[in-house]
Amino acid sequence: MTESGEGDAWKVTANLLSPPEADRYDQRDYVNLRVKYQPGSPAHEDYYARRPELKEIDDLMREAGRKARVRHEPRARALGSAFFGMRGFLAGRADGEIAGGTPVDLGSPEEAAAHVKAVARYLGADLVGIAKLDPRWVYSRQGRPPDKYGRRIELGHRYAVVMAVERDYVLIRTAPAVACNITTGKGYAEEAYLSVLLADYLRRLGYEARGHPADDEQVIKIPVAVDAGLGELSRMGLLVTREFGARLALALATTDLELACDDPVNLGVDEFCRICMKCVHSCPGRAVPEGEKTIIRGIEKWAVDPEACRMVWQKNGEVSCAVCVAVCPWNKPRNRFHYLNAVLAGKSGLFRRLLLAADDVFYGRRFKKGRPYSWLAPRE
Ligand code: B12
Ligand code: SF4
Ligand code: SF4
Repeated sequence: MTESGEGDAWKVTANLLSPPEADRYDQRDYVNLRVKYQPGSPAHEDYYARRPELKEIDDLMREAGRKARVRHEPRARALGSAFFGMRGFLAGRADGEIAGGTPVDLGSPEEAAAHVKAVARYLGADLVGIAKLDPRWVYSRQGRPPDKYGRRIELGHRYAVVMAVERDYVLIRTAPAVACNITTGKGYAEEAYLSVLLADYLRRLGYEARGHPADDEQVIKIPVAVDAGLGELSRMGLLVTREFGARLALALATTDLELACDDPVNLGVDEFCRICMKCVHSCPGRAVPEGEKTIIRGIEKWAVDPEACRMVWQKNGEVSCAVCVAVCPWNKPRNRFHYLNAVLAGKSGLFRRLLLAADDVFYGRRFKKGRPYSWLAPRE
């Protein structure tokens, strides 16, 4: 353990409580890290000494994980785990040495931004945007990897390059089956690869840069993606894009290279969420709110219940869920027809209602689980 945090002025809390405005979020509060704090470990001792009010619910979640019946889906499980292994491996490459000497000239901020975006796309990003890094989205302290638990985050970079990688349409619709975890794991491996590679490239050109792979990240990614114009925050608490809804993984590199920034966009997601509610009615944990937005750390948004969501995963043998992503009408195969519909959804309330009615007819009012690829299904 590095620092205990005792006596600190920070008062960032989990969503259960009402945090003061504008405080930075402490990564040790991630619900998916909390369930991993094992009794007897330094993290467990430290965390519940500071946050005793969360121990009961976290114990319930750990207990649910222990009692869960693990489904025998060896192929899907092995492939998903292979991707998660790659994600862990890449976490060790978040940061590194900057090349000495004069930095390579990338031209004006506009030219530099165009170049960085071209490189990001070449590396495999499906969408890329650039924003000034708002310090409010930088965590106060790290919760992972274990050797950085409690470490204070000092990230002074001024710019953020946000990339999105599409996740698989067929596999996302198998949620919450183990098969869905393959595309989740792949998305995480790809986001780690994109972020560490882009940051490494910038450092080799002589600029300060850091990748933020999931297992060693220092920034809340969705608000940065909103700032960079990739999409909008939705009722289900995720970034929704015009291209593939929320069916994506977000990758992030931060840097001091001066870059021209993109503007936030209004796609009509907020208005759509007010009439839709499909994620509310299909979430197996009832974690997505039906009511109005609330203020969380100074931001007005719909508050997803993280414990209710994670409990679903725990009961499911620690396999993640993505039913909300799959059922969302913005989640469609990537083609011109659906893109045009998404553009029109941003323009007219009447069209939003028509699209929603059509979505109910063709895809059902509630989530219908899809089948995985035949190569994943056992023969016997
Ligand atoms: C912790 C975490 C979770 C936790 C807890 C989330 C929580 N709300 O507390 C749990 C286990 C519930 C979870 C579940 C899922 N997650 Co998650 N999660 C994260 C993680 C690692 C950290 C987010 C965080 O710090 N949350 C704690 C606080 C900040 O949460 P919060 O106050 O409720 O704020 C949320 C949003 O409102 C938004 N946000 C926060 N501040 C602000 C400010 C502004 C202005 C705006 C616009 C938004 C915004 O970001 C937060 C996202 O959880 C991020 C990666 C990252 N570094 O951002 C991925 C991430 C958000 N998860 C992701 C995904 C896809 C999922 C799942 C679908 C699981 C899966 N199979 O992949 C589900 C969906 C559940 C849902 N409907 O939200 C993606 C989102 C992609 C997208 N389209 O937006 C991310 C970005 C991972 C990635 N690299 O792609 N997740
Ligand atoms: S399912 Fe509907 S309410 Fe939920 S995020 Fe998508 S558009 Fe919004
Ligand atoms: S991931 Fe599953 S449990 Fe979590 S909010 Fe989405 S639908 Fe609900």
